[in-house]
Amino acid sequence: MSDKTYELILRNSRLLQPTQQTEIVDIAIDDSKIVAISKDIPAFAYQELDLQGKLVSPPFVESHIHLDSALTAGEPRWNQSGTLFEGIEIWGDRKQELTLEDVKKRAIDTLKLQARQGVLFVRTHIDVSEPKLTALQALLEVKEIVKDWMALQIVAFPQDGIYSKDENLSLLEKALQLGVDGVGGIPHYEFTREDGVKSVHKIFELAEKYDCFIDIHCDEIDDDQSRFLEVVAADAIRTGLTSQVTASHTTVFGYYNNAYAFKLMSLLERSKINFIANPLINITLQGRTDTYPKRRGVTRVKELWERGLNVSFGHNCVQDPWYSLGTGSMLDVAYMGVHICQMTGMAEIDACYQMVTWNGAKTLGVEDGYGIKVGNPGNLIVLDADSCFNAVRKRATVKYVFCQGKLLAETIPKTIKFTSFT
Ligand code: 17E
Repeated sequence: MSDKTYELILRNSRLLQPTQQTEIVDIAIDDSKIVAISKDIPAFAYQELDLQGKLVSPPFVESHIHLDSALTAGEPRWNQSGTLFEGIEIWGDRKQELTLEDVKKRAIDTLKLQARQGVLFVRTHIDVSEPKLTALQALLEVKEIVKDWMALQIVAFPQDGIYSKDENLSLLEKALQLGVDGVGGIPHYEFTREDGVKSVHKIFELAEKYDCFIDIHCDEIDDDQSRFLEVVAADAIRTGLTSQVTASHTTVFGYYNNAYAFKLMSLLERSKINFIANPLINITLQGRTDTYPKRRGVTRVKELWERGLNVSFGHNCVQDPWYSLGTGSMLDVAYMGVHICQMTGMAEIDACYQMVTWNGAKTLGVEDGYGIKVGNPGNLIVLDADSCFNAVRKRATVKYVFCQGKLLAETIPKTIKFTSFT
């Protein structure tokens, strides 16, 4: 027995590897870092937990959410058509009423909801087509408030388009000067195809000027003439920004004819950009003008993954004008991804888990220090499951969330007792 006393040892941890294999080990944490991983660590700790073979995983990564609009569903009215466009209209009204306190409270409540379910990394899009930039100011404050327990990235997102109003471009640039992490856009919502293309070029120009990453809402529409992904990929190749670029949604890629999709796929492979699919929301937003057959509203996740491109899943919305549901659980997201993307093979279900963990970390550019390795920060979660397959299947309770080696949240899994007829 060593005479070293650690702060914390997690005994009998079923450690999930990036390969999705597991092994039973002890994990020691000291001074906020993982300091030892091995079978039967011969040392004491001030706190020891016997995890009895429960799954220990790196934290979940939420790669795409809108925290400024979270928890506003029904305000000032419900989305009756269920479309993206009605959602944008409703949000257009709601955002006239924003105050710093209103946005901060809803954002922090949502982040807490996520954190207690194991999310410790979040990328949020914040609408900057609002003249006072209230939401952005609020989120910059929130980022500082939560920094000890949540790594938050902010994308300046021109929800109404960059060229649809004279002031939108200068608002976007002002947001970048205030110190956001990334720049976004919405080319499919610009007035014309030409404006959409111009907006993509402008986003790349701004990213280079302000040295930030790019995450564009791209082709989130059912119109199969919407082809901005090729513009994003081409600009990523030409500028060399590659993995600093993310195309979010790209739902219409699921509907392109195969000849075009085949050509596009090679371009995407060269570009090395990241992809984010939001299965919970796009299964409900898309296909609203279809009769039958009704399209699925999701990009070619399986094919992108098979080609080795980085795909992650986002929750996108928690109770907002686009989606009145939402729990903040990334296991709900992975579960929906399995279904809509038809990724039901064992390796495919594992891949869907990967899309809310390691792949998300890659999208966010936080892979360094992510994962359960000696020397990394003590960020890990303990799930009431014995494999990531079972974590997804039963959307397992996240029993413990450790952040920087400290217990951030604990949830007691529910127990069910049958009383008769068993
Ligand atoms: N805004 C947008 O353009 N697309 C979305 N899916 C949401 C907001 C939630």
